[in-house]
Amino acid sequence: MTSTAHSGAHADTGQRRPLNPHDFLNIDFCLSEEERLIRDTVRDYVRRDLLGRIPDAYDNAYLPEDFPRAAGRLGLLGMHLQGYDCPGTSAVAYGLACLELEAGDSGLRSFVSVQGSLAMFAIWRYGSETQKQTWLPAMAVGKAIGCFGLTEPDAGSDPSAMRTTARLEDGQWVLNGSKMWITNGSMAAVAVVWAKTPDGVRGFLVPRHTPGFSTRDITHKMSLRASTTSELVFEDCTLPSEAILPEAHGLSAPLSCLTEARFGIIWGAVGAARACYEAALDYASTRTQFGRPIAGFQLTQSKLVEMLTHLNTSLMLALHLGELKDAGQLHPQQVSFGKLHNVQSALDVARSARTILGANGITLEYPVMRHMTNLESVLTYEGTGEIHTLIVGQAITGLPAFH
Ligand code: TGC
Ligand code: FAD
Repeated sequence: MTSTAHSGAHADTGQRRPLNPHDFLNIDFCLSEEERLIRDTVRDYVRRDLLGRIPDAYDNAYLPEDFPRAAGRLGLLGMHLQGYDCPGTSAVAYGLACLELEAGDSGLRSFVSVQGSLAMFAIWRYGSETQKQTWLPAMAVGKAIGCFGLTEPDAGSDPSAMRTTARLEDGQWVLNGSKMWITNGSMAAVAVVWAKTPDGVRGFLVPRHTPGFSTRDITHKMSLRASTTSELVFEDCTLPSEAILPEAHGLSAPLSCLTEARFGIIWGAVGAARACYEAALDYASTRTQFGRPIAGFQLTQSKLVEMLTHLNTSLMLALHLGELKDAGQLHPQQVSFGKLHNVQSALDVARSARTILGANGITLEYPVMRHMTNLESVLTYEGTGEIHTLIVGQAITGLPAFH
């Protein structure tokens, strides 16, 4: 540390950046040039190529068809993984990409989370060399899509209650059971599937078109509409012995993948919140009632400032956890803290923004209601608010309260 570090020599030099309502705490200042470049590239792509199309995708319930390949070209798939044609960026850069994607729509970030942090991470961390060479380069460019099947109709928060089984028969694995609520399910060239074996929970790579494997899309969702969600069904689905992930033993393997994806959600939720805040600020500045912009009323300013504080504390928290992750210091329980805080905070921002937009707030012409309904899924998937509360509760008391 230099002798001037706390001497006030760098105090007010008059060189401060002007206050910016869109980056109130000047978080830009804390990012590296490379991180800013990645952030700006993803932001430009979302704004230029996707934002105009998202309302239709949401209305008609589809993920824009060109998105997987475009995300691959931008290096967003398996972004923070090293090797196998993955970009190997910092965790903070990956987080910033998630933020910008979710500022577009949670469905975009969900696709990238499932592809990179769940399916690719599982193969990268627990797969054989052959499995990695077969799948990871193709998945990194969006040519092969992956999904991650853990949840079942009767086992959501408690995946240890899963009923899907895998048994070895004449040197082949035979899978039976079903997985529910699986993002990218029917689009996937490969499903990472977790099943009970006589040796405990193990992971399997199930290529599409494997006999005995089928998918059914879940329709009439009121949330995450610009995203494919499916049921996976296994009826005597037969796989070669090498379909097993050799390094994954027990429930800790899928749970470690969840930690990766939850990290992305911590940032993504900030993106959804930012989109709602910006829509509300813009609307409040131009909408006139009682002869003046509604932004001039104290009650509206109170809402806007509360949104701003939620948004910026969430962003600082994401950045802090990202720096811990890059330093190899992040605990899963801290990730739970981040997901719990940032998703709840984003929901509060979205609900408040909706009130500022009045009746317009319920339409697809503005992004607020779309983000609000998406965030209901984000609150539930990757561990519900209650489950993350219990994870943090156990961390500080030493007492598990799940059962
Ligand atoms: P428990 O006994 O606590 O743990 C079993 C073993 O796992 C270890 N472990 C972890 N390891 C790495 N990362 C984590 N986050 C871990 N959490 C636990 C633990 O140390 C233990 O290891 P070992 O060696 O002693 O065996 O397990 P439990 O059965 O009591 O469950 C604990 C609980 C409730 C926290 C866990 O089951 C849980 O997190 N439930 C929530 C389930 C969930 O989040 N499902 C998400 C499905 S995927 C999804 O939603 C994708 S949406 C994606 C999108 O579209 O964006
Ligand atoms: P439940 O576990 O039945 O919970 C219902 C309620 O009970 C919740 O409020 C919960 O918090 C509460 N509860 C449960 N246990 C306790 C307890 N011990 N103490 C207090 N409260 C408790 N899963 C995948 O595997 N892969 C995916 O790709 C995937 N994508 C998804 C996409 C979407 C759009 C959605 C909505 C879900 C997705 N999921 C996926 C499933 C998701 O992970 C589960 O929905 C989630 O884990 C919760 O499980 P559940 O819905 O069965 O709710």
